[in-house]
Amino acid sequence: MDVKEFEARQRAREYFHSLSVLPGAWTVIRVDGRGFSRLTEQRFDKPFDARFCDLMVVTAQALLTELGGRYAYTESDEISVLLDPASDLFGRGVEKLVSISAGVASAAFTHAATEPAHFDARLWVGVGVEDVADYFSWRQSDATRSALNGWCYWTLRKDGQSPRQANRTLDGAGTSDKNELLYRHGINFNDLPTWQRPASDCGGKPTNTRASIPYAPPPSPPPAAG
Ligand SMILES: Nc1nc2c(ncn2[C@@H]2O[C@H](COP(=O)(O)OP(=O)(O)OP(=O)(O)O)[C@@H](O)[C@H]2O)c(=O)[nH]1
Ligand SMILES: [Mg+2]
Repeated sequence: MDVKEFEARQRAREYFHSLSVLPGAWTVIRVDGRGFSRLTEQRFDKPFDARFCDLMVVTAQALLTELGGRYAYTESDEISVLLDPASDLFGRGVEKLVSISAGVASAAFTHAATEPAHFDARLWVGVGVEDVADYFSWRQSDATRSALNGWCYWTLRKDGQSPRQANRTLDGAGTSDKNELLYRHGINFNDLPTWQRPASDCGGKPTNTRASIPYAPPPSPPPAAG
């Protein structure tokens, strides 16, 4: 058997290894805790826990440093790290970017929490700063939506409702219904600390809340081609 030919055939089967992010694209790597509903169930305050938030911030800082990112944003069990369009990290290889990011996040969180935790990772790509602003605005809206829902769910649970009852109560409820529900329980959502209700009125720009970690100046347009 020709050893070189055999080697080439095996390498060719690593189909996805040649996938890479287009040069000049803005890239966000988002990691998300695997099975964190279970992990957070017993050990952390609901719906939000300051120690859990600190663990996520430590993990985000580790990712930002390892990836040489420009900015990181964390909410719930996810972290987004923005890479510069000029970044050539791992030759922009998709497999390396996602696997190493997931590895760094898992190691950093595990080390800080002193218990094993895993993260998955995915890539987002955009062509300009407007796309980047849209991305972070999207994640922030998602954070606000799930924060409001989380507050309602755990308020109902603490009020004696079962998981099924709480879910049924919230099924189909709109934003104002949820705000009213909290209000009836003595909670004004807008008065909660910002790290427990990520702001959504920031004009599409990431805000500097406890969960946001600016690392470099806000994104500026990449240099014109040519
Ligand atoms: N108790 C507590 N739970 C939190 C906190 N922040 C996030 N979580 C929980 O983390 C979970 C994150 O949601 P998901 O990522 O959709 O759920 P998951 O179980 O991690 O599922 P996969 O990501 O699909 O593996 C939710 O159940 C949140 O309630 C916190 O500060 N305290
Ligand atoms: Mg998760």
